[in-house]
Amino acid sequence: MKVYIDGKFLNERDAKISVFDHGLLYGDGIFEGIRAYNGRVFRLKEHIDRLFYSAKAILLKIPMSHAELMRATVEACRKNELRDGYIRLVVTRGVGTLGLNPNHCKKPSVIIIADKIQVYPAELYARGMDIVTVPTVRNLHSALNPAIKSLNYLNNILAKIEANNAGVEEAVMLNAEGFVAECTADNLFIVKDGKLLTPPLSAGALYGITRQTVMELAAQLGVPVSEPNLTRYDLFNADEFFLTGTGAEIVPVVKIDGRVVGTGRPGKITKRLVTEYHSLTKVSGEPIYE
Ligand code: PXG
Repeated sequence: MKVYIDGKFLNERDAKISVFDHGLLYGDGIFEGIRAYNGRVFRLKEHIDRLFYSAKAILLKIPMSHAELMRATVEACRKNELRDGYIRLVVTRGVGTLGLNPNHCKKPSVIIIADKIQVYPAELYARGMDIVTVPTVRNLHSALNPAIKSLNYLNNILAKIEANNAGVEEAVMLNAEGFVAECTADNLFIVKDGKLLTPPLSAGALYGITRQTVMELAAQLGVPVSEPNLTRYDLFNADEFFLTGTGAEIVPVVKIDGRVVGTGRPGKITKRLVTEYHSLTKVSGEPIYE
């Protein structure tokens, strides 16, 4: 595998960064997780836009333009002959001193890894997922804004550990007010009385690109979408429930905190959205090979 670091493609074993990089020392940096389907990068512009949003939010100047970063991402796929896979884009604050002052970091580093993707087993999509709510609450906007996709993912990792300890793969995280925010690496939606509901970004949800895509698909299907604050009880009493994310795509949820959601099987609207999403991933995105 060839890994892009600061303008060069390096062999996997030579793809290394300094122990003085503040991305490592302090989680001072940002990232994106992107999919390639059938030789095309899905929603590339949206991912690069979100990366620049995260960068601006932490006063990190990415040493490349949007267009250059898009080209480098596509090039990383081409160099690795990756038609279907997962692309991790990382921008770190760069090499600094042991003190946390970012002003000592003169040059941010840009890393692009284009790799195979590990997806959930097909059976899980057919049957639906069992998840739990965890005690770790989502970061406050005033502490570390959840809209920033930063390298500091401990909030999510602690929640993920709690999910794993409970024997499940994903966890619903509440915000400090007790409203539903999102999962550790996925946004969430419920269906109630034919309408789609998802927590607002202000509740502590990431501006998910899959979330946005699902909202566009719902509009095309004539399914109304709104973004009210939701409680756990809205999830318990939902007709349908599903998660969205680049890696997971759309996963039905059939049980939360031991309670069966809806019929206990993936719902009709969820399945319709899955079908539409699949037709989108087959054709859309920036071409890589042609
Ligand atoms: N919320 C959080 C906290 C996330 O990290 C999403 C929602 C979904 O967003 P997208 O834009 O992907 O629809 C994410 C996704 C992985 C992985 O390996 C994915 C994410 C983070 C870490 C790992 O699948 N982000």
